[in-house]
Amino acid sequence: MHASMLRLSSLCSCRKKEMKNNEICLLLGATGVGKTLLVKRLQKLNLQRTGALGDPPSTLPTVGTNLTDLTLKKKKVTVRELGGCMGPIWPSYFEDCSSVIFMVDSVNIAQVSSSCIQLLTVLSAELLHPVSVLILFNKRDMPCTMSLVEMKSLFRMDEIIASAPQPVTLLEVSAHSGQGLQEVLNWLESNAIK
Ligand SMILES: Nc1nc2c(ncn2[C@@H]2O[C@H](COP(=O)(O)OP(=O)(O)OP(=O)(O)O)[C@@H](O)[C@H]2O)c(=O)[nH]1
Ligand SMILES: [Mg+2]
Repeated sequence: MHASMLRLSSLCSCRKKEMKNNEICLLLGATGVGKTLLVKRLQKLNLQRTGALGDPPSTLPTVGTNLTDLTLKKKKVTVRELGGCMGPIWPSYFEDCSSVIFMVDSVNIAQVSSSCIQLLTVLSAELLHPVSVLILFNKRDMPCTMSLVEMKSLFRMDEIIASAPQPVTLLEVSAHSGQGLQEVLNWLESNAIK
């Protein structure tokens, strides 16, 4: 009896250590911005490290949440994508995360104002004040994509960053071509710490 209690307590402490070492990065953004494709590409890039990513896989709209484990050089990060259609309940996932990636579609001008409101909601959430945020301007491969200067001015990004309580980083990426994805992995490696 005593031995089994000891085993149970050591199992619990191992699990606690495992949870501590396994950080959660919340991946947020409106419907269709490219979150699922991003995690699939990050997983592939992280496994193969070098070489071309090949053709992008197909994706389906995420209903609910989608978990992807990334074993980085020094730690494990679980990327938790929340489908764009889950916007109203995103805040119920804010508690357990150590970093946030917020994704924007650089082609979809009609989505800018709703994305901007979602971003402000994320940055002002008290639970996320100590958490680093990476904003990704995705779909840079498309010919009709807006420039970073245009996107920043549409979002009034300089003002948003100046008033954000947490560190905010901006990156231009393409989940399709792979542009900027190594930088996303580097950011996860260095920033996903509470
Ligand atoms: N050209 C191009 N297409 C992209 C890029 N990223 C995603 N897409 C396409 O955009 C569509 C939506 O991508 P998803 O990854 O499913 O979008 P999502 O953000 O996960 O959407 P929800 O799960 O509904 O919130 C798919 O057809 C992708 O192939 C990109 O960088 N470039
Ligand atoms: Mg998705």
